[in-house]
Amino acid sequence: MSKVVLNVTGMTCQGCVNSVERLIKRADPQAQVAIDLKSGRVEANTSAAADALTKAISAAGYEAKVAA
Ligand SMILES: [Cu+2]
Repeated sequence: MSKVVLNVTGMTCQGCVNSVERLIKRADPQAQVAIDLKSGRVEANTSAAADALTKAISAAGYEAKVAA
């Protein structure tokens, strides 16, 4: 497990937050996910690769980047 921090734009409500969390858990069912809707900051403790997560989230219509 390692910590992955992403900046996700396009989340506008709790439903979006739930969707993004689901996408991460689809990539890694063991992931622990914390999402701040206002800032778009997504923190995950996961064994999934960061770029696999950004791809999955982007494919769902959000814009995801690994936080610098
Ligand atoms: Cu929404």
